[in-house]
Amino acid sequence: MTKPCILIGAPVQDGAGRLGCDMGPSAYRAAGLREVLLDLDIEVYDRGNVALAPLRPIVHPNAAVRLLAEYDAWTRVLSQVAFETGGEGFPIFLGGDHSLSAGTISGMARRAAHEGRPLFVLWLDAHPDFHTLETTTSGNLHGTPMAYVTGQPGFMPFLPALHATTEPEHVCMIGIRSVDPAERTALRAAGVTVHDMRAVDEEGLAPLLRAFLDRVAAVHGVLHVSLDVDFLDPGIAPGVGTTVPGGATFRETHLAMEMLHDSGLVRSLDLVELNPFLDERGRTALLMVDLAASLMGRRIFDRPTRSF
Ligand code: 4U7
Ligand code: MN
Ligand code: MN
Ligand code: MN
Repeated sequence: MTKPCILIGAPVQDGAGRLGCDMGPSAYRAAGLREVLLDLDIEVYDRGNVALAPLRPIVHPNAAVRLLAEYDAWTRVLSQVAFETGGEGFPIFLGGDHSLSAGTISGMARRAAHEGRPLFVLWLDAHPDFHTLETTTSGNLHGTPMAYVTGQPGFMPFLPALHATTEPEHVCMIGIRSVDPAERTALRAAGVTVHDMRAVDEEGLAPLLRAFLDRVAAVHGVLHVSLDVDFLDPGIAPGVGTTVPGGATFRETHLAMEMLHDSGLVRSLDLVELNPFLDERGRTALLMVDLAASLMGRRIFDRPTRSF
């Protein structure tokens, strides 16, 4: 029995450098996300869009930092929603820029801790989003959520205290091809697994992902997947503000989604950074919906249970 799927719109755009990600949840609905899941015989509940919590005034010494009060408020509300819906079914968070993952991952970490299981995160992105509030130079806070959820320094008292920290050793990043110097240093020190695009080219996405899934399964972990549109090559996914050439292909990404489904380990999903204002006739939204369907179990054809 598949768990019911819970769609949660997170119309967050304050973390990105340009406007438009707030239209993401509508675009996923228009692209038929609910319908493709129903076709898979999955029960679907659309909770509508989450509303921003009241802002508290926050000032940070790094003058580059933008819209920190909004980041704090989104993180508080989304963390609570993730904790709750993670106990009811399989939440899919419809972004919204990537700053929303500060909330969803911290909430899922709390949910996992509540169940006495370790949370793992698969981060599919061109960027590691591992800046702290001190190291960001763009000040765009969608570049910081992984640093926050893994407990990197300097987020307190500006963001909500973490109920549960995600172990950096439980994070696997794939597709990385734009890393700032401060992020590189911090990722190494923290012990995050980073498979950049060179690793994908040399070794192949499937073996890298399989090794990670084996690690999750070995300790009975639960897995959260965070899929940034810019993981994909801009040629197939133009609807995003931060395009980086040389991204993952249609085939690589579908295979990853199918492997994730077959693993039975995935518990929750972020679809982030879609900017419908930059899209071409909805093609990026449609592709993301298609990928979500593969992750949730859509099959081209039956597969033998034995693998070769
Ligand atoms: B995304 C960047 F400088 N590192 O900090 C920054 F390259 O959620 C990009 O992955 C952040 O799209 C990208 O602004 C955030 C930049
Ligand atoms: Mn990102
Ligand atoms: Mn990115
Ligand atoms: Mn982006």
